[in-house]
Amino acid sequence: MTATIERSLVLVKPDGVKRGQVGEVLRRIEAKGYRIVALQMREATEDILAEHYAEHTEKPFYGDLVEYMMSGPVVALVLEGERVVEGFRSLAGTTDPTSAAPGTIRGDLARDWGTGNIENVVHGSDAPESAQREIGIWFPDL
Ligand code: D4T
Repeated sequence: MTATIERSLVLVKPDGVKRGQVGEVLRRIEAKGYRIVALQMREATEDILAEHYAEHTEKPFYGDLVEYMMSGPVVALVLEGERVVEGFRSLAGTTDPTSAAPGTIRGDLARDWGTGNIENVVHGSDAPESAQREIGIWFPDL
């Protein structure tokens, strides 16, 4: 059997950057054994977010989501490894930080702050095809 090396696009979202959790997120990724092949701190723009969250632009929460994602810099990463898409989703935990399992990034590092937004510290691609699309948005030169 030949191993298929996958890539995933991860974002440390503005809440994670503001709360000084970049190092902890990177530590967990490296401790798990995935390779970080690109890393950049930057401000998201409305155009980038409209591409990144294309499936959500018509949703009622989209305006608040954009405001949250532009409330400070994000750290964008590309990870590499066998089944890394699934593996990072597992490290991240479920979307809602209140019910995310302890031991996961969202379970340990995120909570509901009553802002009405889901502030859950990280994003991870949900499929290899989405990863490829998202890497093209955040790292067009890669
Ligand atoms: P991301 O894409 O940020 O890793 O989150 P998930 O993959 O876990 O969740 P998602 O695509 O369903 O949602 C994207 C983003 O929108 C926010 N959101 C979502 C929100 O503010 N209100 C909502 O009702 C939902 C469903 C949270 C994450």
